[in-house]
Amino acid sequence: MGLTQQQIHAYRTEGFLSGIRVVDPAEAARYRRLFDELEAQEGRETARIGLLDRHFDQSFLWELATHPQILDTVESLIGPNILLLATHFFCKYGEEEKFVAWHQDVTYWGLEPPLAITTWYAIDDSDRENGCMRVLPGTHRGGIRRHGKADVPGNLLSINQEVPVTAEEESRAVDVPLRAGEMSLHDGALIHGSLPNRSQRRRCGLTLRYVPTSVRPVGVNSMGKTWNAVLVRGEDREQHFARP
Ligand SMILES: O=C(O)CCC(=O)C(=O)O
Repeated sequence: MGLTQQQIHAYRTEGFLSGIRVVDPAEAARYRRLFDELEAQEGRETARIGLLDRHFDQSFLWELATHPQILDTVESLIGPNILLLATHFFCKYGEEEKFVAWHQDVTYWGLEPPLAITTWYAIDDSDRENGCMRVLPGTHRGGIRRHGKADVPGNLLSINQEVPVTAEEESRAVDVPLRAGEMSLHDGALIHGSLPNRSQRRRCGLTLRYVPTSVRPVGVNSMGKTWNAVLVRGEDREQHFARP
């Protein structure tokens, strides 16, 4: 089911939407079990931030990345021709000082125009205590800001990037709690991040990045790589991305 006009308006104004159910609790538990198996196979060190683009070899991730509920939602915002740019897990285990510094996704993604949507699918329940995502509503409308480097150790981002925000902006941060099987979506230019996990529970989310086929790659991404974009809905008339 696609978004309502009201949800589309809220997304355009605030830069994010939350609490959208993708699968029922039984399906969510199945996806969590499948992730647990992948985590056991790869080890926590890798699972934390090193599981990138595993939709190419893990069928449950391909299933999620092409889930009709996710694609209907994304289509409501970027139209019918959709490329999956990447998938990436963000796992924070309890009692570690790992966090995600404030940043805007598209800053180092080498896209023109820099138009992307991230959907964040909750593998685990995610709340304030275990370090759910936080966003600064409306900041996607202010353009891309200059990013610096985080000076606190533990930033999970690939090149330790951080966008400075004022105390006043920070006071307007909104938590984005989710139950397992739900997702949030955010605009690639929205400032967001997350605090350390202060619980004993794992907080794992799967990010799925989507762009319309009209977007063009104009450089490498923050990992120094080109994207392995795949068409997941509609037609790719533009063919801007090399095929994986
Ligand atoms: O999972 C998190 O805490 C942050 C995720 C994130 O930064 C992203 O989706 O770009």
